[in-house]
Amino acid sequence: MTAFVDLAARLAAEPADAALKDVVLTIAETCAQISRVVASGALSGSLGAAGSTNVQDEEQKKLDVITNDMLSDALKACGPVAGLASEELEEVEPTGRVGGYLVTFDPLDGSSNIDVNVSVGTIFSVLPAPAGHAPTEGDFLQPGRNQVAAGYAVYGPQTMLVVTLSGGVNGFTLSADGRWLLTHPDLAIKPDTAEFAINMSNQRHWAPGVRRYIDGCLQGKDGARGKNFNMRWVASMVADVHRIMMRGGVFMYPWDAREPDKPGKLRLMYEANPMSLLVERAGGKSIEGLTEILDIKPAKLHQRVPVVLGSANEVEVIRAEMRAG
Ligand code: AHM
Ligand code: MG
Repeated sequence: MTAFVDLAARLAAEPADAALKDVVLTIAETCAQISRVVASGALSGSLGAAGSTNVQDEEQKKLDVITNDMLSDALKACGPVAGLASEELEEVEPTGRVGGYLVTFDPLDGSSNIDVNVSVGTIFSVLPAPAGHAPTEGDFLQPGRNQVAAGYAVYGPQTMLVVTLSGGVNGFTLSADGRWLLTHPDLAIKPDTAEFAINMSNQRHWAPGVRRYIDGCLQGKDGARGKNFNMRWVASMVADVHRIMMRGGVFMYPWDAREPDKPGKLRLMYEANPMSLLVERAGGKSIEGLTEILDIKPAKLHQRVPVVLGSANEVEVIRAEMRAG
């Protein structure tokens, strides 16, 4: 059998500092534990609604709360972490330490899929913490380009961790004995694709550029694009992005007119930014419309943002349509 390198050994080969590796290993270990809780489903009584809502007024599932607590506890116990922020927590939580790193996370992305046994995941982003004082919300509001590490775990047919620190993007598969083994080194997103992911039920609310782009895909060989397209929509960003990591494609959750004041559905700090870093490092592109998501200066912790990411050449086709208005 092939001998696979494990996550700790792979991280040892990275030039990043030891404290950062400690943070990533802590998150990875917690994701392995989350995978077991998610897999136990109804057996552990963890399916269904928690009976509460989060800061964004979304109904929380029991597993949103359980996994948020698991990650929060692990990060508070991890020496180099000065503060954390989560989709499920209204405010940032300083750990009482100064310096080191800040972590933002979506503990269980794809909540609508939990109870129906479709892939869900955990997304995380690591930023440098300020030296000299305990972090406040303002210290978290750094552009995505400042991220020193980012990744996601996807709890699917295989549990996988996809992570980037100082260089490329590597994919690890969770073994039966609970180890993250390097099965997908140096992931690269194909620049061209004929597969898109978007929630088509929002079509009537889209901006004209998005409509024109999707219309072009739907016309297939008979339209100006001259090729047939395929469509997928898992409704778990983690699963949709993972598919793009594996075989290319574009993922879109654009602005739409349902709630015109909200710039999109997905959150910048713990969904769009970490995914954008992974996608760019793997050779893809990630934009909010005309500009790169990683260049956005966040205005608030739970800020939403339109997202278009994936195969580089196809993202440019979409950017051109959006530019045309
Ligand atoms: P969540 O963090 O509450 O699970 O919401 C984010 C999810 C993404 O994973 C996914 O891409 C999107 O919401 C699906 O939205 P929709 O249900 O509108 O298709
Ligand atoms: Mg989410």
